[in-house]
Amino acid sequence: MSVRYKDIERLEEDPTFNQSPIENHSTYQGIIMNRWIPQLSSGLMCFMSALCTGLLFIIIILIVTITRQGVDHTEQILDVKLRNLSLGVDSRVEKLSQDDSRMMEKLTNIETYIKDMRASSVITKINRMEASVNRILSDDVTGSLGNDIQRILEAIAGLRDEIRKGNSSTDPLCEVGWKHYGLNCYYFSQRVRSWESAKKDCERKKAHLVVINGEEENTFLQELSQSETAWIGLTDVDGSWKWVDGTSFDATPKFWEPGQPDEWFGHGLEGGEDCAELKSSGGWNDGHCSRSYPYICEKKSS
Ligand code: MBG
Ligand code: CA
Repeated sequence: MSVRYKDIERLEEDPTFNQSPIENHSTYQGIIMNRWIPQLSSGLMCFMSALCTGLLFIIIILIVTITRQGVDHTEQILDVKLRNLSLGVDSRVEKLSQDDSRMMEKLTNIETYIKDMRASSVITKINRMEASVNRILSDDVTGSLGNDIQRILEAIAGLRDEIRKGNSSTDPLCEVGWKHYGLNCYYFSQRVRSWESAKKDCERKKAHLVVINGEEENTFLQELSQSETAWIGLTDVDGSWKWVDGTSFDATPKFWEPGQPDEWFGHGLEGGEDCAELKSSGGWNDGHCSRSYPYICEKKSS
């Protein structure tokens, strides 16, 4: 992804942004990105790209937080997130002050924008988030990141409609019966099935058995399961552990219960234990695939 800092410059054109104190900032007028981009070293460009990617993901987190918590808490949560974001940028500015003064000015500019956003109403914040995401999208973003950004824009539009209608109970990201976490939707089944049957049922729902990519997601799923053991999309039926969606098992963290997986034969059923289950503890166990458990399906949000 390439993120050009002229986007930040364009913030100046935003009528609400013009109310910001940066209007009179003596250094702000000097920040014309088209002039200084060619002078940047590739290291600085990399850093700025990484910073903008970071900001994008913070925007994603903000959206996710809004949709999960409802409008009642939105102001408070946004304020905390924005304060943290602001502090993060503050510390960057501090660090960069000796390295590159123009970079520092640009970061100060971003920092002012964040502070200005914190002082706005929820709808204004949402409008600004949308504008920011749109600006990033206008920068030749392609591939899956581009699709993610498109989905974020749709989610923002849905969220704004819900807030305007005064109905914050609808999740603009997922269908009824599914809960979202990040940009994915999760379904905890009402009924129990064998692992194979559960896998097929998820596929019928245009989803797959859940693939756990990190600790936070594992904790979210533990809460979603409410103390019930549930099948997840992990099997070693062909000799080595594999996620159903092809995600590299080596690349994801493991949450096996102590002593697991043990390929136990003591159950007296045919074969050992080839299918992974999420226990109420949040740990994983390998169990016999024929056992009937609830299961968790996962799909990308619409
Ligand atoms: C059970 C596991 C089972 C097997 C067994 C070994 C108490 O947990 O469910 O899979 O590992 O322990 O004793
Ligand atoms: Ca086991």
